[in-house]
Order: sequence, then structure tokens, then C-alpha cells
Amino acid sequence: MIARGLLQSRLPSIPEPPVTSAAPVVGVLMGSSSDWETLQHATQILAEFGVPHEARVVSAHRMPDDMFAYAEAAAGRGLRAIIAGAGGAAHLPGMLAAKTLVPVLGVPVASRHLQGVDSLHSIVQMPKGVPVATFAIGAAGAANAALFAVALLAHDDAALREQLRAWRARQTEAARAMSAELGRAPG
Ligand code: RP5
Repeated sequence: MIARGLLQSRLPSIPEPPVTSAAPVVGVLMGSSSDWETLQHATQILAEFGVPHEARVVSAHRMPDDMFAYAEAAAGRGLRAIIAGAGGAAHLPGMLAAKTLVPVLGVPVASRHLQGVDSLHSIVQMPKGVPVATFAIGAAGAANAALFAVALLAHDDAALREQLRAWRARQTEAARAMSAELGRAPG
């Protein structure tokens, strides 16, 4: 385990994370604070399940050294998954994956000009050998990446597995209730 002081000295320019746990097991990274509107859907799910996590801005093209330092320290810090969201020519998930064996879950952020199709292609089209598990563009992808991380962690955590099962059951009940709501809709 890398001492926190040492880690901080290796990551000098990463701003204070908006969400943090003393011992995070999931890292939520994004290329810009403008991605937070999307990636907060991941941290909301992780918080709901009580999964210790942290969120940080680590830009692949503006902070490449910080990105590599984060990836190299990830396993030693106890991270079990990294959710990485970026927009445009979105290199962050793939370059993190190139520097760590911790599973990287990529979230394409909707971009201004191509609505995130550029981000999706950049993240999903990893050449053979360094995989990035890629999710849907935008909020749904961020939430699903977090649910996938929960499922990974639930593999050896019976309590978390039960939480996930109950979450799915509530979702099913909410969907079943939708038919009844149709009759009550105005008009
Ligand atoms: C990417 O460029 C970020 O992931 C973000 O989606 C996009 C725009 O960044 P800003 O110009 O808003 O900082 O690196």
C-alpha cells in the first residue's frame, strides 16, 4: 500500500476531489470539470450502495503525467475499478488501462459538436490487447458503469450482492407500476 503522503507528492497538480473516501475502492475520473454533470451519476450510485470512492479531474492531454501516476498507483492504493469519463478524442480510459491492470470502465461524455459519438468511438475502439469496458453515452452510461463496478465488487461481498439484488427488484417493481400510472396520466 502506497503511503498517502507519497501518493500526494506524486500527484501534485490534481485538485482536491469533490467526493472522496479515506480508502476508496472505485476511482471516478473525468477529463474536465465539465464532465462532472455526467459522471456524478456514477458517484450517486456508488454512494447509494455505500461503495467507498473518490472523484477527480485528470485530463489525458492536459495532465498526462498525473494520469499515468494515478494509473500506476491505483492497484497499490486498493482500487478495484476505475470509471473514466471523457469527451471528444477521449483518450483517458484507454491510456489509464494501458498503465494498470485494474479494470477500466469507460464512459463517453456527450460532446458539443458530435453529441458523444466521437467519445464513444474513441473509447470503444480499443485495439486488441488493452480492453476498456465501454458504456452508453452520457448519464445512463455513467450510472451503468457504477452498477457494473458494484457487480464486480459483489462477486466476493455477499452483503453488496444482496443490496444489488434488492436494487434490481425495486427497479422491476417501479417498471411494473408504470402501467397503472398510464391510466392516471392527464389528458
Ligand atoms: C475532454 O474535453 C473532457 O473530457 C471534456 O469532455 C472535453 C471538454 O473539456 P473542457 O473544454 O470543458 O475542459 O478532455
